[in-house]
Amino acid sequence: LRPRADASGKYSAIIEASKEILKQNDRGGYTIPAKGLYPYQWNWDSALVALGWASLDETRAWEELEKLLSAQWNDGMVPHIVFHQPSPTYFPGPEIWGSVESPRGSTGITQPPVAAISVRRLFESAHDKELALKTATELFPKLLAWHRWFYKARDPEGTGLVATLHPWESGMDNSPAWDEALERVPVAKLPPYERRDLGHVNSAMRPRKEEYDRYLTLVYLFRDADYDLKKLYNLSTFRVTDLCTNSILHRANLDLQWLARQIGRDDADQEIATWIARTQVAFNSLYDPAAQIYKCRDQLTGQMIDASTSAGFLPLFARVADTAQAAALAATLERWLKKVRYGVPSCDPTDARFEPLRYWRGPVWAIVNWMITDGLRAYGYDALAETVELHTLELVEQHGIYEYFDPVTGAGAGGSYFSWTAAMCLAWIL
Ligand code: 9WN
Repeated sequence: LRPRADASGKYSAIIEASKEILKQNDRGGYTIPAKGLYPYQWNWDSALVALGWASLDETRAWEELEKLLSAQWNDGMVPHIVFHQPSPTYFPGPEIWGSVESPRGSTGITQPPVAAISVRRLFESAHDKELALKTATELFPKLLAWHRWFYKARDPEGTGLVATLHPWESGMDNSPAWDEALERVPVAKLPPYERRDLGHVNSAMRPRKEEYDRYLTLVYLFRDADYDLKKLYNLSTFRVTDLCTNSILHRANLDLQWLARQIGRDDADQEIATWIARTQVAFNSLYDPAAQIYKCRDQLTGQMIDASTSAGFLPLFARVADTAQAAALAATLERWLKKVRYGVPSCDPTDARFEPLRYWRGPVWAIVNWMITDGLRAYGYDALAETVELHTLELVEQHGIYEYFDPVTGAGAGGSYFSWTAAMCLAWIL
């Protein structure tokens, strides 16, 4: 990861605004993604936000990860949302994930495991080496247990690729990649519900009702099975191999192995090495040479999913692409960038399903750009990485620190004063 010093002062306004957003969204040891819209601690948001805190306050950065991992379940899972304090502004909250009688402190599903990647980065850049060693040593067993959970709960057949059982777990909720798999989920008779997201954001920028009905159907299905890891894999009517989760998990394993060696946990080396070796090979089954991009797979039909999304570039972040695959991905990305003003759109802009303002069906997301640029640089595509980075900073500079952006007009959309967008700016610039 390449630090970019802001010697010229060009980005000082973005830096100041980003720091302010993290402070405003700080709820004491954890950061909410955005006021009103997302009032709890989200898993991969927090791990990325820690990278922003690092430039402001190292102790606070470690705290963010400690708080997230303190919500780890006994079986090793780290939940996708932690409900530290009640809030009426988000649905579905603890009363839905648990039951009205006994609300749960978290959701019962997970999100892409960014945390180990952040721990390595904080450890490497730490000024306070003693604190870094102490905290990384404490967090290591939790990270290892979480990764173990992924293989046990989500890859019981040992294929090297883990399953995602809910679109919310992918972090790319309404990606066109999930359309067909989600359509096959039979909608249960749901208790009436009111979406709170539509009170904060225009409905044209959010998932549709058909999608929400299925998101909730899956939540109730999992809740009725008491989120039992042994049951969910076979029970879920939605089961996919997500590129985002698998790329991040693989990269997180590489970073966890690096950490094991730094903190004297060589005993864990072999186990992590086995995961790495298996996944490295398995990723080839997700590469589509005709489309020159990686694709997700529907595990219930066995079919490769016919959708090219920005997650298709994340194998670069994972370092699993070979030289020829990386060249093909760079060429695909260049083609996409010719079709829009700002990259990287979350869906192929020539695809009929591309919607420039609707959430994960077109908009540009700073966190995805950050991962893609990291991957491009690792494979020597520095100029292309620079283009994507500058597009993102330009979007933020001209339109504000939004949740996501229209790749055609640049307009900011979704939530405003958004934590992970701010954090990515700090991680890039400082
Ligand atoms: C559901 C918080 C989260 C992100 C996800 C993003 C969105 C939630 C929602 O917001 O999801 O988890 O209600 O829309 O899709 O990636 O973690 O920023």
